[in-house]
Amino acid sequence: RADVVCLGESMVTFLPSRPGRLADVPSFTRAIGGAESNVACALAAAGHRVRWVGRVGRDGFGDHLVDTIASYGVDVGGVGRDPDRPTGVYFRTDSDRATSAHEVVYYRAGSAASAMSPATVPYESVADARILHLTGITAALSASCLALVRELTAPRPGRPLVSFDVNHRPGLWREGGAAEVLLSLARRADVVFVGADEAERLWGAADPAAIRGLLAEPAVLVVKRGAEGAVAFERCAASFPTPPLPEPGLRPGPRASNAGGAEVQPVRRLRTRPEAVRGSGDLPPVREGAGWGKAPRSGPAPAPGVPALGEPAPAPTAPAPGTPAPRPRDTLTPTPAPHVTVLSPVGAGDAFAAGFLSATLRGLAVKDRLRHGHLAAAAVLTVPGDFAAPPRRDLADRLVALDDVAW
Ligand code: KDG
Repeated sequence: RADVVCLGESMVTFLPSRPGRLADVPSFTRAIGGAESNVACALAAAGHRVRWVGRVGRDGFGDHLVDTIASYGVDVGGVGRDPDRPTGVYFRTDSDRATSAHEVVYYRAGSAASAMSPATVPYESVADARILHLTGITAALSASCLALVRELTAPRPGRPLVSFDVNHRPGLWREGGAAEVLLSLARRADVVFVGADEAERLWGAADPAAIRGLLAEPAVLVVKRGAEGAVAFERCAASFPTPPLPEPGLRPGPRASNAGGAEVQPVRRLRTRPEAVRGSGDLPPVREGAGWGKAPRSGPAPAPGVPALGEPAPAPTAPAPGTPAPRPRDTLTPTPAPHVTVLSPVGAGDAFAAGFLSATLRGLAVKDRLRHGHLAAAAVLTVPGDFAAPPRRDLADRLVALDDVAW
C-alpha cells in the first residue's frame, strides 16, 4: 500500500545558465520538473512509500524522467508510456535587476500527460493510497485531464485523503475558467494548499479568513504567504481520516542529483549566524527575533485575518456576503517562515506540501506540520532547480521542536 500517490505531469526542465530574458539566455541545463513528482520525490526522500502516476512519451526525455524520479525512491510503476505523444518540456529564466519577472515557456500542449483520462487512470489504481496528492495544473492540461481530476476527487466511501495544491498557472488557462474550476476542485479536497497571491488573482481574496470563507469544506486549508509564513485552518472536530503511521525507517538518501540543481543531499549543518545562503542546501538563517514561536521585532504588520505571531488566534472573520460561512470550531495556526536568500522560488510550494504531508502521515500537530513544510521549502528556495531533498528527519524534528531559536 502506498502512503501517498502523486498524480500529474512531469517535464524535462531547462534551467538558464544565467539570469535575464529568455531571448538572451545563451544555454540551458537539463533538470526535471513537475509539481506532483517534486512532491513525490521529497516524500520518498523523507522515507515514505510514494507512487508517482503520470504519462510520458516513448522518448529519451520520458526515459530520463522515469529513471530520475525512480532514483529518488519513488515507485514509477503507475507511469504510462505513450507511443504517439511526446514528453512535455519547459524552459524558464531567472529574473535579474533589468527583468523583474521570470519567464516560463511550456512545450506541453498535446503532450503524453495531456492524454491522461479516467480511462488511462481508473480510480481503483490510486485507491490504495492513504493520501492522493493532486494539483490544479493537471486540471488545466486538457479536457480529459480535468475529467480525471474530477473523477478522482468525487466523494466516495473509503476515498484516500485528497490533498490539493491549487497551483494556478495562468499560462495554462488562456481560455479562462480557472477561478471556477479550481475553486470547485479545492472544495472537494480534504487538505488544500493555496498561496494568498494566487487566491487574490483567482478569487479576489488575499485575506486568509476570506479565503477560508470561500473554501470552508476542506478539513485543512493552508494559506501560504511567502516570506510572511503560512496560516493553517483546521476543523477542530475533524480527526484526520488517516491515522498516524508508524515511523517509516529512514531510507538511504536519493541516489541522484537533479541535474542543474545543487547536489541533492540532506541538510548538512546548522548555521548559527544569520548569513546569506546561496545554493548550498544548508539550513537558511532566520530573521533576528523571528524564531518559530516569537513575534518579529520588526517587519510588516500581519495581514487582515492573521493574528500577530505568538498571539492567540481569533475566530475567522465573517466571510464576504454571498460566500459560504466558515465551519464552526476552526483552529487557526499561523507560522513564520524562515528567512532565506532565495535563489529560485520554483518548487518551494511543492516542497512545502511534501513537508506538511509527511508530518501529517506522522500524526504531528498542525503547527509542526507547517514548520516541516517551511523547512522543506527553505531547502528548495536556496537551490536553482525545482527540487532539493528535505532536511534529514532527525534534524528537522529537532529544529521544529525549538521554539525560540533563530536558525
Ligand atoms: O511547482 C513547480 C512546478 O511549477 C514546475 O516544476 C513545473 O509542474 C510544473 C508546472 O506545470 O508549472
